[in-house]
Amino acid sequence: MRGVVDPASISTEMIQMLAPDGSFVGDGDFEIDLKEEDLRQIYRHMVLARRADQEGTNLQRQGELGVYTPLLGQEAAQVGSAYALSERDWIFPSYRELAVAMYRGIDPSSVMHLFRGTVHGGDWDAREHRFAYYSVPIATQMLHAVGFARAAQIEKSNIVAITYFGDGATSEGDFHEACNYGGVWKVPVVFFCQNNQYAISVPLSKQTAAPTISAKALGYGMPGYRVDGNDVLAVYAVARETIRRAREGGGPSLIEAVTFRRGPHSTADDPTRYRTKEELAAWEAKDPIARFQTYCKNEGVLDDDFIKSCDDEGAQIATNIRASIVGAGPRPAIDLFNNVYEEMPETLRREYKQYEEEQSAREGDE
Ligand SMILES: Cc1ncc(C[n+]2csc(CCOP(=O)(O)OP(=O)(O)O)c2C)c(N)n1
Repeated sequence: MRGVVDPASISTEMIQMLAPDGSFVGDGDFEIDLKEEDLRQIYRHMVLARRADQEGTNLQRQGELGVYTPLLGQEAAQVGSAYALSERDWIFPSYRELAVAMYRGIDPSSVMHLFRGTVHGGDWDAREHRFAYYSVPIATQMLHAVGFARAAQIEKSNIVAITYFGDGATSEGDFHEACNYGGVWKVPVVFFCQNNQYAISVPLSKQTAAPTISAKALGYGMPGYRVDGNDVLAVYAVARETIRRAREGGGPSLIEAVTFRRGPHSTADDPTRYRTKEELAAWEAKDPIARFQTYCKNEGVLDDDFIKSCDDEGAQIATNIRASIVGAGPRPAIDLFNNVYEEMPETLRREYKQYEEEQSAREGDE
């Protein structure tokens, strides 16, 4: 009808390249420019992330981490999107992006220390890896990404920012503010939603009345893409397109990667209380790594030796994480003073001095 935007007319189809059985279905609107070595590296990164992630859960269950937020099932969404970035682009994650962190060369132990509480905020070098610190307050990182991208735009630096968030985050005011500002100013940012179907125990159907998350893009004057988030090739293709668009001055995009969080929300959560075995089994059958492995084997890109070398590398990473985490003590409290300001203000300097004096008096007493 004239003058009406009808939610019923919004497409709920997903962009897909690989069917769940690993056969190539392609999508005429998107091209894949990946060489065989790229395909192997994408496979490798997904396998390594899954193994490191498993170690996070194991360590929490053994009492070595306070809490952990597993990414099991979301490997394709994370690796496919990260692979499409240039090295100079910046990443603004939430608290589940271990695969993206590892892809950017961050030692997964650094992420685990955050969950052990040995370090506050994270101890990787955000500038070196162009990977900002984890954001636990939902959707706040979206604003950081938009602010950063606006600065990149003013400086004409040709840098794109991508920000990761969940389906629940799209109900936050910060989501609206970030998308609105991004759309108005056409900033070079990609809003990457991992729609993993639940915000802790809240299912998508209770989260939003929108026909899709991607449809929300319309309200901000940007394109919205709905992609099979367990299909690493489709995620890569869509991310590449939106990153290119942002870099060329075309403004932001919203990607909805449709996936499933197969583990608990965090290790403090019991998902059996709000979802069924059947639902989980249906998503296990759409496993992103198995699907891509089948495709790559059929293409003659992956052989058993390479698959084994990835598994061995994953096992070594898990051993290294364990060695770094088990029994690790707290970092010196003085770090709290050192890592806040580039130049310490006078008030803090006084507290620093006081802390040092009290500390040496305490040591004198012992
Ligand atoms: C501002 C804010 N409100 C509430 C919370 C508590 N909380 C932690 S995770 C979460 C659900 C987030 O779900 P979603 O955005 O879908 O991301 P997912 O965890 O599924 O990746 C909530 C409500 C929080 N961390 N921050």
